[in-house]
Amino acid sequence: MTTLFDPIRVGDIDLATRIVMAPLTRDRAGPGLVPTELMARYYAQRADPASGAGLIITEASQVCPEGQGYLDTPGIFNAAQVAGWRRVTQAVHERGGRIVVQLWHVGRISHVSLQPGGQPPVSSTARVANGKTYIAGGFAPVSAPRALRSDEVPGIVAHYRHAALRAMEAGFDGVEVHAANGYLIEQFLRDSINDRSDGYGGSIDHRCRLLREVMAAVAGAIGGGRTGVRLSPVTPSNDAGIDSQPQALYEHAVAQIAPLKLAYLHVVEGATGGARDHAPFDYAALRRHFDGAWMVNNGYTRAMAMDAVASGEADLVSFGKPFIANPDLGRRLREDAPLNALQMPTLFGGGEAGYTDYPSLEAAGA
Ligand code: 8OZ
Repeated sequence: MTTLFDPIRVGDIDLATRIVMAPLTRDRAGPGLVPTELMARYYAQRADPASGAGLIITEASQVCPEGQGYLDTPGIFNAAQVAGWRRVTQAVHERGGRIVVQLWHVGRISHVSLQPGGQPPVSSTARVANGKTYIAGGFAPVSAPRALRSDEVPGIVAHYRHAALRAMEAGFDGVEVHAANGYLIEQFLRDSINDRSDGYGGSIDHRCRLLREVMAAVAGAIGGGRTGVRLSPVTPSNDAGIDSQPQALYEHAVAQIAPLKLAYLHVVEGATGGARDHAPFDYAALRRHFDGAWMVNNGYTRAMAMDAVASGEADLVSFGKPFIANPDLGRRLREDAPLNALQMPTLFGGGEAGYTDYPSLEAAGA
């Protein structure tokens, strides 16, 4: 019987365990949105597969300046950012870990103060989201977006491709395309948001086109075996209203990208960070369209994760909040040890407090 603690080959990447650190926004990048030495330490603390993760997925990182929606989130589009990320990948690899970077474009979940030239953020639509983002000075309502013209979409796809190549330069083992949680790609997927009448809107097939083009460009640039994707079929995050036909939409989306032979598909079950039964969805039916590794997420306890892997329901399980508070979550799961509690006030922004100072069992003298 397979366990959470057994190795697995995911595309071209060999992992020591099936325990994954989920992508987690922490808003601690340095000037120029460059990853810092402190970030390298944070990831390194979680990198040893004997005590930490079999695979780390970095915090979401914008593929271009327009892709930013929150203060101090790292970029993966220029040479200085690549140099910063190289410190992270080296520190993780020195501990025997594996790490992929999550490629992100927020679309309309942004604020003019974060956009080049103070321009409106871009999206599939010109309709503003009902939501807040985090900018200099605190939380603020997101800005009204501008709908991308059809002839601008290839430029967006090119940003993902360039960022994937930058990721290889930075020493990552691969990338995960963030197509979840109400950001740009999901703003194209769902008919609750996408109100276009061009080749990127209307039918399910047209709404899946941006995802398909991004995945083909990224996999074409670095190889499908180094490319994963994250989907959240029913999440309400960031004012993403549920699609009129979520099952048909997401099954089509997955069937369309399956020929790219992607390393893995990462699915957020239910409402991201919330109720797993937020809306009905048949995840097993979604999986039937995909033959790569299947990674599940959202509120998994130790028992749920062990069951999911033992039953074959999932190949990998990602943990978010538990990995923030427990650098040695892998060891704690293995030993069924108690977990540190998460401190909410230090989630976004700041320094070492609530970031690199959570104690491991070893540090606690256990
Ligand atoms: C929390 C705060 C800011 C961004 C996501 C990248 O939901 C995020 C995010 C989460 O995917």
